[in-house]
Amino acid sequence: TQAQPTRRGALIVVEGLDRAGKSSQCEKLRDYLSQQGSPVKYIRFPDRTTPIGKLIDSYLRGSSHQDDHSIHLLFSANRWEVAKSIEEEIASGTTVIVDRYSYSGVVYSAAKANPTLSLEWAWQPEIGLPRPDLCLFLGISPEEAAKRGGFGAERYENETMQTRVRELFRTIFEKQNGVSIIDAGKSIDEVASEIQGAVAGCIARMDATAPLGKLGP
Ligand code: ADP
Ligand code: FDM
Ligand code: MG
Repeated sequence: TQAQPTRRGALIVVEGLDRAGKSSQCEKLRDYLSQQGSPVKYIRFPDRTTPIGKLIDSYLRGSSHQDDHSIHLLFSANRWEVAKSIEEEIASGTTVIVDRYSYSGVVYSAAKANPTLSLEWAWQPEIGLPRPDLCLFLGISPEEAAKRGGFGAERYENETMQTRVRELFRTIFEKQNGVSIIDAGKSIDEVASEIQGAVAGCIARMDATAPLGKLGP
């Protein structure tokens, strides 16, 4: 008899505006899945710990300047540098939860309204990266977000950027299938249980023979 192939893990992306609760919910989801005995890993982008991540961190904190296109490609490179390890984790049966991904990548860059940096231009370097099995978009109104405290001091934490980012998230997620829109204005526990429901459905559909996909054009 042949050994059963390992059921692969799922790639789950959590997206949304600043203060929508992404990081809080990623942690809750990681704890929930691991309590259930599911192998799980939580990663975030940008990953500020790598050499490329350190350049990004310095740019976001306003300590250095970068051309809009150049910083965009560094954010993308910061995903490519771990793409292989994500694929390996998934293949070995670990579910990977990702806090921001290519969608933040294109939306924040295009929100700068640089005439040669369209959404379409911005998407190109993302093509071929691991494709999420589930993308959760945490939607929050400007009023609800404002209640969660003021902006931090980072580069994109201002009203003009946030308004454009909100619009562009709407634009890209309108035509994307496989995105679950979650009302992130509810309590932390209510949002968590909605997410758990969507994730349970996704994991139940995973089977070892359907490989992880790649982002297309
Ligand atoms: P993000 O990672 O999307 O920027 P965080 O998870 O860091 O958001 O949350 C931002 C702030 O809002 C934190 O102070 C967090 O405790 C709080 N918060 C997160 N989710 C909720 C919620 N559902 N209701 C009220 N406050 C929340
Ligand atoms: N961001 C994040 C980008 O501009 N491009 C990207 O590819 C990614 C992943 O970086 F303003 C922006 C979004 C946000 C900042 O903030 C990172 P957090 O608080 O570390 O998520
Ligand atoms: Mg966060």
